[in-house]
Amino acid sequence: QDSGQRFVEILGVPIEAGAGHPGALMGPAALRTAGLVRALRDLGHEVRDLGDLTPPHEGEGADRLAEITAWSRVLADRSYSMMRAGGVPVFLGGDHSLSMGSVTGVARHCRDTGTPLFVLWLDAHGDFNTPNTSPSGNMHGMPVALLCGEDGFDGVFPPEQRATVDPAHVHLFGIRSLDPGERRLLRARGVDVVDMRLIDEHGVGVHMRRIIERVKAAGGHLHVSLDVDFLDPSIAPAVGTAVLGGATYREAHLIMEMLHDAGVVGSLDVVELNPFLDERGKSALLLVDLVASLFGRRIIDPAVTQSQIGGQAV
Ligand code: 5AB
Ligand code: MN
Ligand code: MN
Ligand code: MN
Repeated sequence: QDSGQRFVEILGVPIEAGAGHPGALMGPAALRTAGLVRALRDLGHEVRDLGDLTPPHEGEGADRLAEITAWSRVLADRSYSMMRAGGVPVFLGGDHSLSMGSVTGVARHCRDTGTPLFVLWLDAHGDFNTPNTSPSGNMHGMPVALLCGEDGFDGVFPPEQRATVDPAHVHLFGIRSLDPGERRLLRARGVDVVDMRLIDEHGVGVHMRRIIERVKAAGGHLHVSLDVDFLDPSIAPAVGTAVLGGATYREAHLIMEMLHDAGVVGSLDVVELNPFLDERGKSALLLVDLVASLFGRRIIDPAVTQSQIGGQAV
């Protein structure tokens, strides 16, 4: 039933300067070893693996802000050109600071084409700290704030290269750890925060439908940023910032399946995989399965199932 063949371009971004623990730079290699490219090709998509982005060398001993600034600029330009190539860019992390670059490039393209940009941020954390509110100073806890135009990031992009996202178009999903400063900012900016309590009470389906309908009604582009720590650490241990009470295996798959059927996802980050902390590749393998679900892998054609249900009184 899949007539939705896509052109998928994969780019590894081996950055770890934004995280507190080393190891995320091995993320792209682990995702390839786990079979990401093959899984997408098996679904009939045209896949081009662009390899890994080369670390922009700011000289030994450059501070982490300088290093992330250099990565962000190179990556935003690359992301923008991948968008113009017309496919679905998939960015493999690397820590979550890479989204400063990937989403900026997507936002530049959406600005050119007049397409409303929405962001679905699947994460245990809000990632809405600024250099002024961050308790750790780690930049992987700040990308959404930068993307929404918060102050404190002046050096990262020159003003004419900074492309922001409307905070009212950002949906944080799976949240269960917020710092006091970022919580205040999220409220002040009107960001939609679907925390684990809401997910427990209503289920993921209710909130995903709401978000999908909104993007569809606007004719928008949805960028999905998947942080491995969105998942419960029992099924995805390969994270430096584990928080109990995360998404289950089926919750995560249902989200991906609904996104696929809606056809709204135009770009994707898969970030924060730290293979050094994994258990026999299980987190990497799970991520590949989730990406496959997002690109159309399914248990059975839902139309068939629905017609079976339709024959009976339900
Ligand atoms: B991640 C914390 N809020 O700012 C901070 O993994 C954690 O990309 C950030 O979501 C976690 O340091 C960043 C305490
Ligand atoms: Mn996180
Ligand atoms: Mn994150
Ligand atoms: Mn993390």
